[in-house]
Amino acid sequence: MAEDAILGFLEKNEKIADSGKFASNIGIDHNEIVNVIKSLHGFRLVDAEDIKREKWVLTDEGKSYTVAGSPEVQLFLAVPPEGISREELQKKVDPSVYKIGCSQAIKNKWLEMGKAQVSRKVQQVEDQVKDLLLRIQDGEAVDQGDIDALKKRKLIALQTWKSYSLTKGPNYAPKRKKVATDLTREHLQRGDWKDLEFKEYNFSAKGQPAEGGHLHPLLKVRKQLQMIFLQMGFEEMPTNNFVESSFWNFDALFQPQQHPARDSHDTFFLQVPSTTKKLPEDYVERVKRVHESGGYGSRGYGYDWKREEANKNLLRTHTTAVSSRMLYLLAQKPFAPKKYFSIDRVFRNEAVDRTHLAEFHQIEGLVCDRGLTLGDLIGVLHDFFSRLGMSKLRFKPAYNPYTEPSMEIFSYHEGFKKWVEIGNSGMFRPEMLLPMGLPEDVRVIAWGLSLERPTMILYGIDNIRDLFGHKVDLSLIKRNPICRLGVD
Ligand code: FB9
Repeated sequence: MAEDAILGFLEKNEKIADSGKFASNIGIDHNEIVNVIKSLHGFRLVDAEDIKREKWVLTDEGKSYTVAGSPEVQLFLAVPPEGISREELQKKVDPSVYKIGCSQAIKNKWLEMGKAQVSRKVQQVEDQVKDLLLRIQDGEAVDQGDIDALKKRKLIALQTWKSYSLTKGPNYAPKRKKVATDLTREHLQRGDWKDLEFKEYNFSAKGQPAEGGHLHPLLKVRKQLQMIFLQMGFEEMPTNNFVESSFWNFDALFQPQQHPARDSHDTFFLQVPSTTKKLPEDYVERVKRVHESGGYGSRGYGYDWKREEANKNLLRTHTTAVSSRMLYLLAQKPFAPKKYFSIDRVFRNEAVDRTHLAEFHQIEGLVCDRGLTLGDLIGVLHDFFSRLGMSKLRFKPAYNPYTEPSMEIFSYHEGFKKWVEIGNSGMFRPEMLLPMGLPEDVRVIAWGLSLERPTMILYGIDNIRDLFGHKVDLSLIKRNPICRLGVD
């Protein structure tokens, strides 16, 4: 129907100047024509050019005035030549007519609005507004000044739509030949394949999107960080135990039992199982002594260390708890240098806000070898973070119960044009390492950061709840691209 109309018209005419007009001339809805145009254009039977069309149309208010007249004229006519009282007048016309009519009539200096009395200032008036609206309705052009005034009074609005001018395309034919998409048995049997036209293969057509699983952005960044550590010769530590004893999470790290982080305000303690079953007793004894009275050159904390406090089970607050286990195991064998890393969940009973949840993923790296220095720590931090695309680093002295010296790490972020805190680091204290049984001259340098922060920055996610948790919108998971760490 629409197709034959278009192809038929072009058989006798050079072009269809405006598909909009063409549609109304042949009484077919323009949208239907447009769909056909797109298909004919697709097969190059016609060449279609976009034409942006626009015209002024009347709003409902504007339409009402073409019938009843503009409110200012309605009001003027409601005022008898001898004048009328305001109340009277208000009874004669509709409140909106009165309100708009007053302001316009005054502006046009048609009426004198006394306190009580209303009187005419002119004998008669023209309803230019009504005339203008009618002319616009008939599609006549009117002055821009009038257009702006009527637009301001919301009596007219601009309607835009797209239209097309059509000419014959390279494959033009008065009637579109049925194109076959596949050669079928029937074609062969009927033998009509000889004069069939086969649709060209569209090799750039997008195939059916292959549905498959999608890695969460956090796990994509985790994978990249894992690769970086492995490329640097680090070995991943086993972090498959969210539940940990206070001993490995705190005491083994020489963190005193009355340290604020060890109370339920910061830490999730377990009710069941509330206490740990087994600890290496001889090592526990040495930890007790170093907390209470020091040794190894330290004077300790000088408080009564309680075994039951160390036995309390909790959700680990840092993966450094895994580092303490692995370093203790390392000390039980003839010493060999080690580079370890961990990337897994840690839990902190903290106030939840835009960048903090009660759990996050900690990334930790440590190097354990004889005679390591702070310089080695700074060196490995430069190596590690340069692989994350962060080469401009600054270090600020900091404090951790289990490292001395300690440093916060900052990197200059080109995008934010500011220094961003990207982690913390330090050298594990001898009060932590020597009770484990590590040789005197063995030093352990370590650092940590979160997985969420780099992932939020890389994926431009502002609120951590959009990244992690039940509120995450799955399409984000599905459609997020691979954001390469270190690639600007
Ligand atoms: O991740 C952090 N910041 C960060 C990291 C990378 C990054 O990359 C961008 C692509 C460019 C951007 C930002 N931080 C550590 C710094 C801050 O976000 C900080 O406010 C929050 N920290 C968490 C702890 O919050 C209580 C981040 C988390 C953190 C802090 C310290 C450690 C681990 C995680 C540690 C440690 C440590 C120290 C010494 C020895 C062993 C481990």
